[in-house]
Amino acid sequence: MNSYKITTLNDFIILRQKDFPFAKGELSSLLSHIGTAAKIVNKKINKAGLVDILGRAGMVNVQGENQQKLDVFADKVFTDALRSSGECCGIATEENQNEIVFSDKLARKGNYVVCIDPLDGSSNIDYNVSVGSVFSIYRRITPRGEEVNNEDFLQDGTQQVAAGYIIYGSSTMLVYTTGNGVNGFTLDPSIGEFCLSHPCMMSPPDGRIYSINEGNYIYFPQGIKQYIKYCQEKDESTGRPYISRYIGSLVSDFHRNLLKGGVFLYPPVENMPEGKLRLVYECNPIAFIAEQAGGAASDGRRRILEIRPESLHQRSPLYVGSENMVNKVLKLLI
Ligand code: AHM
Ligand code: MG
Repeated sequence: MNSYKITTLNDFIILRQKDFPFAKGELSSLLSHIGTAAKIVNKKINKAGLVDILGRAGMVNVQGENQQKLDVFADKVFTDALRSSGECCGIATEENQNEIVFSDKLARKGNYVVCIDPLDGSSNIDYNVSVGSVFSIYRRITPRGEEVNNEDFLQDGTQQVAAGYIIYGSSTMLVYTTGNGVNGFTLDPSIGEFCLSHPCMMSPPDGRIYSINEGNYIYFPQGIKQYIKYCQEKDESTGRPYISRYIGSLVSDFHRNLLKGGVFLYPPVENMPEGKLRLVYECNPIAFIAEQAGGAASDGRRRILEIRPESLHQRSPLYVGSENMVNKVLKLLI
């Protein structure tokens, strides 16, 4: 009989607890609550075509975007899971103007805050296209026992203690880092567990995929227009012309490029001079994972992780992926 060795997400989190010599298992517990919330959201997404959860919820979020019903659902599931974890004292999410402070006694003693986009790329959901969730975890700055405030959430990306994403695609995966490499887990629906499927994920230093919304071409900075031209030129020594792939779901576009080698670009455009993506809960977690996998992430001038956020929903240009490809973009942007 074959033997099957399975490492579940929870097994792995416990195994890795020793990476943090002074840790008391709080971060592990938090990650495991995120894994559970992801399974609940996944279940709902799988049923999206069957029950009445597609389409707009009739509300507008803080970015002025129509909230999709699943956005609202995912936001609530992650919020409730983190609130009940006992380790998290507050969260910032794409769907809420201000941070949510968990003020009960248990939560106030929690050591961590979480910044999360509960359902990224949700405008794709009605069309059966992959969406994701993306999160960052920070150690609080304010003393334990007090209520958290804005400064706990506006930390540089370098201060992240963990970051990850869940991709709800043809299979569901959870990928995360605690600063010791990147590991990926695939949800096995038959046992309802995330199982280690992609240990020690590494970004190829070079790749052939570029991902950008070329519909915005006329608004792009000159350097980005030059980069697109470079990608489309013929040069056998570098494998050009490259391949253009753009789903319009950051998590999915980044995930594919991480596995295959590629670069994702969201530059400034006319009506969004800082680009579209949000620094605190989209760019930072993706940048942390990219760097941990040997890749790079920049806003064109600075390392994403070194930008000090000034507000929760601040936007930033994002160039992320294979290191040599990001460096080529940066050279043309100077
Ligand atoms: P959202 O958080 O409202 O879903 O928006 C973020 C998404 C990203 O997943 C994706 O990379 C980007 O928006 C796509 O934007 P565009 O449609 O302008 O190309
Ligand atoms: Mg988003």
